[in-house]
This record gives sequence, structure tokens and C-alpha cells, in this order.
Amino acid sequence: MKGLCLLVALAVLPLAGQSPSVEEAARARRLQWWREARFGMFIHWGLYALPAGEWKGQPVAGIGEWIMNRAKIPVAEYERLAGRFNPVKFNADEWVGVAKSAGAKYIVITAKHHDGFAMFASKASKYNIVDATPFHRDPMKDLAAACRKAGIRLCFYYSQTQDWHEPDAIGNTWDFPDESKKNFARYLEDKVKPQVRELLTNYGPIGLIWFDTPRNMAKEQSQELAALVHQLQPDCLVSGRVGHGAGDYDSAGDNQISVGRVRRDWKTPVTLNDTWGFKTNDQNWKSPAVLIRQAAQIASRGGNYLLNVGPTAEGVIPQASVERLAAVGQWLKANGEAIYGTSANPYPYDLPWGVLTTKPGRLFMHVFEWPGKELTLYGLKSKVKRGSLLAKESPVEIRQQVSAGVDSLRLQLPTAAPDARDTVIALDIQGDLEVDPSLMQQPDGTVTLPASLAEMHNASEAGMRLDSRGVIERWLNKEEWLSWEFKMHRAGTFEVVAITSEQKYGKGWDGGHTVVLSVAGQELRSTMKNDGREENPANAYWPYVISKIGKVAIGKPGKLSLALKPETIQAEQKFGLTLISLRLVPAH
Ligand code: FHN
Repeated sequence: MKGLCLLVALAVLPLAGQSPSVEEAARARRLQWWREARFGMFIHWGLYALPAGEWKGQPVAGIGEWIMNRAKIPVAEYERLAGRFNPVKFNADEWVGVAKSAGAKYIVITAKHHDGFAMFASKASKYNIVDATPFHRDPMKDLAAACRKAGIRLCFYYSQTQDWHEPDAIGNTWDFPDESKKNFARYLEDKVKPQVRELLTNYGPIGLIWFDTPRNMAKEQSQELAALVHQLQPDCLVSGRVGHGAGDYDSAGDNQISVGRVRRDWKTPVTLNDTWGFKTNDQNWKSPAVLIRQAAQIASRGGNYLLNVGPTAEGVIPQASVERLAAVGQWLKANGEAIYGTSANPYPYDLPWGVLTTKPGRLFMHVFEWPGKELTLYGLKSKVKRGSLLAKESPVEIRQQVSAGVDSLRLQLPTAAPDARDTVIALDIQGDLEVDPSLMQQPDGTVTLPASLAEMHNASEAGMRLDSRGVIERWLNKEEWLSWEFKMHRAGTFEVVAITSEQKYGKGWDGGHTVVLSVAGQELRSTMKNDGREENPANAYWPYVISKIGKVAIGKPGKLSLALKPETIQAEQKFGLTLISLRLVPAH
């Protein structure tokens, strides 16, 4: 084993030692196909599909693939599932067909999830689908062939830290409670690296390896694993969840759409219902409208969308999943140009009616909230040559002008939304795309000041910060405050509300802080209270809380600055103040 470790280390060293520019160039090359693809299908499939959310006649709460952990099933008992796992209805061409008709450009399948069971032929561990099940076949071979035929990239998910089957790995505290006996490095050498090697050697070119839950990985271990992948297949991407920034791109949390300034390429995995692995009783399906809008939102922030299916133990993708994916696929057939190969919204903020994506010479307006008859976009400086409804290829009348210093583009539209889920309006742009990046009042009179664009004052290292959800958190020190600059075109009286964030699954929110908001020479003093929830379009599990702050009268249009300073901060649950945005809405 020692000899093997040395060989692996030697093989990896030259890559790990590459100069940053060479590494960056290699990464940019690897990322090319993925940026173009924007959309993939995730498949969580393993032994857990057999119990499908129930153990010994009792429902087990939570996501299906975690059943072994949640029900603390001993290894010896869980292993017996393998003897019954016989997916006779598995048909790789059908699965790849589902992905293809969804418009997905790649699939990522769980080669080994946290339960430790390899869904591929493995010499490194007998605990695999060929050796341990009556199926005796390697479904990954079939999938590799089917993907090749269909022009879909095959990618593997591999759980590198959690492996509840192994005494040296992370996660199984019920069979292996003695932490002092664990040798994580040995598990990495004996199982992880040999299996990653198998995955990258036996199935042809692989698009990416999706490592997950980096947990206790040391920096060197994450780097070594990433380097091993790149050494075996230089064009294979490594997911951000390999840990320590060693991946080729970042990952948002599960079912979470990053907002704000996203610095690196990123992806988000999303469930169609509330589980990844199949669960008989989970029928909480997302609607096609939600999925289509998520695809647009994620592309508008420069991300990659990975939509999950959890096939049954027989090898069937549930019909409810197939139908939803087909609806997304149909929409993409007509509107794919506004998703595939696009770049992010050129404005640093979202628009009140939807989102934007762009390509050289084209700007795509994804309209979620149909305004009826007329829509105005401010701040577009480039000349628009033509506007059209993308799916219908029918022209849209446009008028572009600058009045009172504001660039505005006015579009004449049908009264009813052609597609209530997301109607795409394509604009042909002359020359390079140029927008005014300043925060500004929108045509409906509202001003939204996102936390992601606030200037932070007095923020210490351990103090307030902007997380990847675009939320200001850890705001516990009242010396820290925020300010924004924005342009107002129409003065008047405005209701000011703060949009704040609850903890995940509604688990807690601190209120009762007193804040002072100053704008246009006025001060509003207010106590932050829960004035109701609002749906969070970026993450259903993380609801918004609205706090009404009061009314301000702004006498003159122009460039304004607004400051939000706390006077007292309550931290009963240790969350303190949170902020997603401030909204100024014209008062009637
Ligand atoms: O624990 C896993 C979970 O089971 C699932 O695989 C998701 C998919 O992103 N990843 C982990 C949690 O983030």
C-alpha cells in the first residue's frame, strides 16, 4: 500500500506544482463545455431506493438517501439490501432519453453515495452492484454507452468523506463510535483514490466528478484528490465540494440559488420534490413554472442548474419527474438560446419583473411577472436594433430614448403573457452591450437596495458579512452599518420595508432591533418586527421576513444616499440582524 501511495503522490505532484497561470488556463479550458451547457440532470440512485423512506414499517423523516444514517441502521443489516437490489427495469437509453428531452446536456449519477455502496464494478471494494447484488451488471457501462450515443456528457457523483460502510470514514457513529480508532487517510488511500481511478479509467471521458460534503478533508487531501482527477483526465472538472477551494468551480447550497456578486463559476443542485433518493411518500413536486424560472434565474447569475431525479429500486424514473422534466425540455426547445451558453445579467441587480441573460449581440429578458401592454427597461445604454418574442419569433415594437438623463427602452407587448412561466423577449444589440450599473428607481417607482450592493462600514473580520445567499448575516455589533447610493427619477413619498431572512426551514429569526434609516436629510427610527413572511424565490426552505420601517418623503429626484444604522441589536437566538434588501415602494 505504501508503494502505491508514493506512486499516486508522485503522479500528482507535477500537476499540483503548476504555475497559477497554467492552472488557470487549464481550468478555463475545462469549464468551457460546462458554461455552454448550463443545465444537467442529477441522478441519486442506490440501495436506499429499496426502503424508499421506510424502515421496519415506519416512515423515516428526511431525504431518502440518508435513511441508513437517520434510522441508525447497522452496516450488517443495511448490507442485506444489496441481496435484494435487482433493477430489472433499468434501461440506460431510456434514462438518457429523459435527460435529453429535458434539454439537459449532461448527467451526474451517484457512483457512490454516503452509504458507501458502489453502483459500479469495483475491484477496490466488493461492496458494489456487480459483486453484491443479483443484478450482477454494471449500469455505469450502459450509461456511458447511452450517453455517448446521445451526445450527453457522463459525470459521476462520489462521496469522498462520508462512507457509513467504512470504519475509517466519516459519518457512521453507531457502528464505529470510537473516533480514536479511525484513520481517515487510510480510507482515502484504500477506497476513495482507487475507486476514483476506476471511475476515470473504465467509462471513457467523464465530464466532472461531483465530490460532496468535504467535512474533515485537510487542504492537502482536497488538493491531492482534485489533482488525481486532473492527472487521469485533464479535461474532467472537479466540483467545489472537494473542499478548500480546490475544485474548478463553487457550489451553492442544495436547493439554493446564489444571489449578489458571484465571483466564480458555480452550480446549484435542486430536487424536484423534497428528496434526492427515491421516497415513496414524497409527492411534494415543484411545478414546471418554478423549474423553468429557476433555470432562468440561475443562468442570469452565471450558474449551472442540476435537476435531480431519484429512480426506484427497479430502475424506473418516477413518472412525475419525467413529466416535469419534459415540460422544462419543451420550454427549452423554444427558448434554449436564452439559457445555453449565456452569460449573467449585465446589471448588478434583479429587475422587478424577472431576470436577464445575455450573449454577444443579444440581451434576453425573461419576464416572469407580465406587465401587460408595456414594459420599460432603464439603464440600457446600447442601441437596440430589434426586439422579438423568442419562442414565437414575432417582432416587438420598441422605442428607445433618453429623458431627464435616464436611458429608457419601452416595449409594446401583447396584453396577456404568451407564456405565464417565463416569456423571453430577445433584444438584438448594436455593438457591445453597455448598461448603467448604478442602482436606480425602476419604472414602477420602486427602489430596491440589495444587501449585496451595500457598502459595509466598520465591519470587522469576525463581524457582519455577505453570505452566498446574498444575505447580510453575523450582524451583532451595532457599530457596523450599511449604505447605498442610488438614482431616483421620480420623487414622492415611499413606504420603506426591510426584507430579512429566517434561518433554514423557518428555524428562528431575531427581531426587536432598533434601527435608524437616513435618506434625503430625514431619519426614520424603527423597531424590526415580523410583519409577515414572503416567499423566497431563490430558496423555498429559507423564507423572507418583512419588517415595515416607515414612510419617507423624498422631495427632489437625483442621486441619493441612504444609510441603515442599528441603535440596538437583539441576539436572543444569536442570529442578530439579517438583511437581504431594503425596498422603497411609492405610497398612495
Ligand atoms: O448529503 C448529501 C445529500 O444526500 C445529497 O446528495 C446532496 C446533493 O447536493 N448533497 C449532500 C448534502 O449537501
